[in-house]
Amino acid sequence: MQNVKIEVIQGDITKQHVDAIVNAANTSLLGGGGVDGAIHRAGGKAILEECRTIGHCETGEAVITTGGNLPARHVIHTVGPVWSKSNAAKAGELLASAYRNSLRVAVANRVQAVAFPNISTGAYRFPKEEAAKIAIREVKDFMTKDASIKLVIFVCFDDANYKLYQKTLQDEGAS
Ligand code: AR6
Repeated sequence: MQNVKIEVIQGDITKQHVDAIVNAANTSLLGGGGVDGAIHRAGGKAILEECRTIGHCETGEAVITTGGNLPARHVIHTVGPVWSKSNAAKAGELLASAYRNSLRVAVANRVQAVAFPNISTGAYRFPKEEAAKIAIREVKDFMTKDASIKLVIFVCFDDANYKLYQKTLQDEGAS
């Protein structure tokens, strides 16, 4: 991939100076725990007000709001699947859609640098290794086809995800 870059860091996504950060939201868009809670706390009420106006987001889809008080200009809210053994295949497809649709929304809003959390790997219990493979595959595919996104940062919060992303990207030859 030319002139595009994928990075992995360990840290807090609310601190990232990028055009847009992605939120692992729920369908109500009204906030919650985990990264969603952190983004609303740091970003302030302007984000929640816009979310209320939008009203809803389907699993696998994505919507965009202001970044409020965050260093990032926008927040792209996507909804990952709740994982369970009996719906693992469908959950994999929906997780891939969440990444793809977030990137589509980014492009439509002239976002060039975007940071992703590890969607669905917290409260929604998606197995981390499989989730990392899907995330990296979808981002690479997208960046190969559409070069308008110049930088994707995977912001890992926990050690397990950080190690997994480093390893998966190394094994595949990152960018
Ligand atoms: N920066 C980056 N990553 C974070 C941060 C942070 N500040 N805080 C947590 N994470 P989760 P989900 C990581 O549970 O599984 C919410 O209540 C965390 O370590 O936030 O998609 C929503 O409202 C994990 O790897 O999201 C939904 O109801 C990752 O973010 C539900 O949880 C995702 O964990 C969504 O569940």
